[in-house]
Amino acid sequence: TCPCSAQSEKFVANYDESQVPDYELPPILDEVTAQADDFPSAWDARRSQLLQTFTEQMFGSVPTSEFELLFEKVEQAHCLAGKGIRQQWKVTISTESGTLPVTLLLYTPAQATGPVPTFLGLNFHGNHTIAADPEILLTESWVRDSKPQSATNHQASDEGRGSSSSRWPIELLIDNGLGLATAYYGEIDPDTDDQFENGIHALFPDHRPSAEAPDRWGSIAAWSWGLSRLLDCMEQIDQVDASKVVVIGHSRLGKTSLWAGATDPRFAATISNDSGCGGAALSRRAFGETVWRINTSFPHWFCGNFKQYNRNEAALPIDQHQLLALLAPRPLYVASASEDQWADPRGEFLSAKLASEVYERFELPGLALQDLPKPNTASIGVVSYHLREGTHNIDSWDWTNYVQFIKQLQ
Ligand code: GTR
Repeated sequence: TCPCSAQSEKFVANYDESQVPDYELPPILDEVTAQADDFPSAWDARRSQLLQTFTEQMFGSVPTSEFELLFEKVEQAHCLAGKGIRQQWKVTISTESGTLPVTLLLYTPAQATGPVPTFLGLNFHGNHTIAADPEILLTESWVRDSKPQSATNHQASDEGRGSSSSRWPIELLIDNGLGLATAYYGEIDPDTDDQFENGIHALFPDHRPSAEAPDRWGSIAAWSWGLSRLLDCMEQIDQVDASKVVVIGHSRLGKTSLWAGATDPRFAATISNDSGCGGAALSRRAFGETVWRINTSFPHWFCGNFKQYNRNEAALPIDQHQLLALLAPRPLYVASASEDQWADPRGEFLSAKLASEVYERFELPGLALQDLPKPNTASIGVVSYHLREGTHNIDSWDWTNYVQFIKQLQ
């Protein structure tokens, strides 16, 4: 069922495989690239072309003007009965138009003898919701008033501490010698359709100043850009192996992790958990959430040009298998959930399978599966996929597989 009620009366999602329209996907490789003897350099050119089309037609362009970054460690302490080290860093982004502070929360294993591979993912409700730890700083940014996060008047409060902890198994990661870094996505850009007057957009008022600019950067591009700034900070932290940072996200933040991995090759690997429409799922299948539906419910996520494809997916110059291919040859994990039909598990699987073509041209193994697997089996490799039994969520079973996946970097 559709999780948002606003326009549901106007839209009936298709969940019937036999009603998926006939479609023809744009190829990942053009003829020149497909036939090239030197595949890696031919792919470089093709990749730039695809990246540009995704930027112009879907996510919007990010500013190229100057900005300054300041990294300040706000606190550090042992935690988890001495097993972990918690750090909080204030990352301040400044331009002539203002400053924006974003707080990075980081956990690393205390026992580590050197820098560790680390997951980086944004959170939905504030850093204080990822663990019931009174030392985690409360965000001062706008938060959604939603239970069980217990925000009132869009302000974070102590009651929300730990309310999302089932999504962030810090101890599992620490016990496996891994780090976890997170920040609240609303500190980068509040997730409301507010004409981009606040958050990071406000620091770059001259970049696509007109609200009508067709390639104005949407919120997903802004969150992804923010992930790159967090990585800039992590490069300065001794406990983190910045060459082994895996960008991860669930749902809208899974769409974000894919775009961050595509635009910033410093991310060593990418995980998209239940990212669905605008993420890993093929748009042309129009199964569950569609381009029209997402652009109507969340007009601020993508750029203006993307709205041209409302109820007109066949006209898209791109599709999401090409987005996944932009991550090659770096490891990629696409995950779905069996009851999350809104995100089209089959469309997510097909995308990963099709993107495997590029990995294979790099002489790496593509996705080992031939068809959508049974629930609760994971196929883990350079290109990985699983279908968890259950609903739209990220839980410890998902993470157990991500721990196995990250081991190929260790
Ligand atoms: C839904 C949206 C999805 C997904 C989800 C989420 O309302 O339709 O595309 O992003 O939100 O982020 O939880």
